[in-house]
Amino acid sequence: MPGGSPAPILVAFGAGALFLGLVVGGIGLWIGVTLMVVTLLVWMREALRDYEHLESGQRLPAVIHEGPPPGVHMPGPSIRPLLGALGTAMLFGGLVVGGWFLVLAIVFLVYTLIGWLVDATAEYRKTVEADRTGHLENIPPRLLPVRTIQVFAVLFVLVGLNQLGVFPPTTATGGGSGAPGASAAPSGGGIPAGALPVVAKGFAFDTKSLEVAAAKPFVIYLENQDPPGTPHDVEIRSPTGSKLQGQPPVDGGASKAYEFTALEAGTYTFICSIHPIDAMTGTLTVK
Ligand SMILES: [Cu+2]
Repeated sequence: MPGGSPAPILVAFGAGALFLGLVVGGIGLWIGVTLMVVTLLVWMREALRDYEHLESGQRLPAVIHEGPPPGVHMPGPSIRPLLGALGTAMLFGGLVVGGWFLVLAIVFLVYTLIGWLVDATAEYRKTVEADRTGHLENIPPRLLPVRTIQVFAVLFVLVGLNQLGVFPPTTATGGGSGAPGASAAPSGGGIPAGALPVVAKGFAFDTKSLEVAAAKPFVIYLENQDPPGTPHDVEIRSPTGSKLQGQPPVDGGASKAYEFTALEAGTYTFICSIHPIDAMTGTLTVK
């Protein structure tokens, strides 16, 4: 048994800081990442010290049993826990990027969990059987689902690249998406006269403050430069944070003119209601 170590607790704090940073964004994210890395390094240093200690110590003669000792039952090896961990990681990634990547991650995780459940059920039956026979047998070894893993790996890469906007390469003629006309170029002559341009990119607005005249309707033209599957919107909120005006979001790669009705003079907030983070929040001054 290894000695006591504070490293796992430190790493738990590091992971907590990382998640908090993901929520807060901006500099908070970097602080979280730094804490996570530092705590992991602390753990690694300790693990290395343990390892060297083991190496230098006097070695006991190894006792090798043929299989587990009598009375001890070992279940067969299983790929399911590894796939479960992979699927969970993909799910978290999918929650960040959204779109089809999220759908694919959920399908992969469900596939893994169902397979795991099937195995667990079969093992349970063997246990019940052992009550009669007095001898617990393993379920037949499962073949590694190599083909399925390969298919999922290719799909994840393709969908990921697609959502990054890398694949398929965009051609000058456009189209190809099967939605002619609807996929008009986001930039260009689409901005209505007098509209306030706002660009959303990388889960951030390109401006932190806007100014409009009081008692006059106004238009905010939102250009969403994030990949398709990452919608954003513009919502106007009162100083107390309650929603005043809002419209449906615009998907990544598209633009939309958000027409708002007249506001009284004062200071308001414009915010993406889907990602109400600091980077997607700004001040709307009406005077
Ligand atoms: Cu957003």
